[in-house]
Amino acid sequence: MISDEFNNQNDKLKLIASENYASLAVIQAQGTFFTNKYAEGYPGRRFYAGCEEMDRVENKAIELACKLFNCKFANVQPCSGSQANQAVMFAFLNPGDKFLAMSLKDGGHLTHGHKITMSGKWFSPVHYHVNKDGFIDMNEVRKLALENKPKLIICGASAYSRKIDFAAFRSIADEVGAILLSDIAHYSGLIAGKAYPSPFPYSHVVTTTTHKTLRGPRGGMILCDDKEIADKIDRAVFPGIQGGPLMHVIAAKLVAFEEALSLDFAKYASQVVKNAKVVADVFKSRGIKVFSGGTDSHLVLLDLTNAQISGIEAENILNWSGLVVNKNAIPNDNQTPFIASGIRIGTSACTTRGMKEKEFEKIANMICDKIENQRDSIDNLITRTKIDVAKLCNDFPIYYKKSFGF
Ligand code: DSN
Repeated sequence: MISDEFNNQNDKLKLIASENYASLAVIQAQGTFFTNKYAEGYPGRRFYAGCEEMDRVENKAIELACKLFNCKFANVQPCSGSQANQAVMFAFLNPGDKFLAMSLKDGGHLTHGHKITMSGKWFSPVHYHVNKDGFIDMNEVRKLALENKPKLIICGASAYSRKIDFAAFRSIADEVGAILLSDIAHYSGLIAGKAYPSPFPYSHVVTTTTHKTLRGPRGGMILCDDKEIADKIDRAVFPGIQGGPLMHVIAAKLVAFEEALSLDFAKYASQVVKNAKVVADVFKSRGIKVFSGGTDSHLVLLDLTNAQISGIEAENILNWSGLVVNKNAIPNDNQTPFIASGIRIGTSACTTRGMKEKEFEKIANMICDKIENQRDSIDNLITRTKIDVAKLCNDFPIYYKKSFGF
């Protein structure tokens, strides 16, 4: 199964915006003896004996995380972005409290108050949206904040390609006395590489995953600049919502942070954004609607309502040919999330393989061909694209040739 998965990742073009290829060093660090140890607590304050190396690893990971994001405090123990968000809610909200966040259909995340999650069931979320041009409607954010006086405001998204105005969010949070949480799960690698605006110094607290654009191991992290907030977060993560930290993953986070501090990583981050802009331009030139008319990040959201194909159909047709994308809801979507009217395309993983503008232009055109020719003989179309995909995969193999970070 391991080698089959390797082939699967090598032989297809991974265009899922939340995925990437971690370096071999990151992957190897996860497969170390750190997995054998319980280290509940924090460096210098553990509940088990024998944590000397655990302390060294966690302290170093914290130090590098703070350096990378230019902040004072980091909790590197959250096992995922969802748990990082859960910890922030546990730290600052009581059951029933109001918070304000972006709606899932407009690009937000499930843990930002969707009714099927703990965040939506135990608290009282109010949701803001994007305007008709596809940009976050800051007037609506302010209006809802003033009307509802939320204790917490969340900015950050999973399918929003534009810059987030962290300063404007902070000013609204200050106006109503709310804590501002910036969930930068999608953008953190771009922020580390200075290719996207930083949530600091505007945010009270910042959550992220470590495996998306940041290209680390699967996991989460919480950052802040204030000692009182940092103490609350530490208590919320452990013992609040988690037990023994995954020390092998924290070791791998350390490796990823060190990689992300390099000049190569800054080049990588800026290439990711350049590639996404090329993708958006190709789609626009071929008449496929790009939400918000472009991108400032690693992702492009396509609205397929005029292309006579649903998100799930597009996802399937593309996947059969080795172009792995995900269906995605779009604002005012009249389809269920299982069908969806859009697809989301991300450039971070294939940029890690070393692909640049030329290759992404080719990829975007392949996607357009398939969407346009969806009624063609499926066999013909799949075979044609598979040959093109195989050539690109062969020219840019994972974990072999020199590509960014490997
Ligand atoms: N599942 C991730 C994404 O695709 O954006 C977020 O958790």
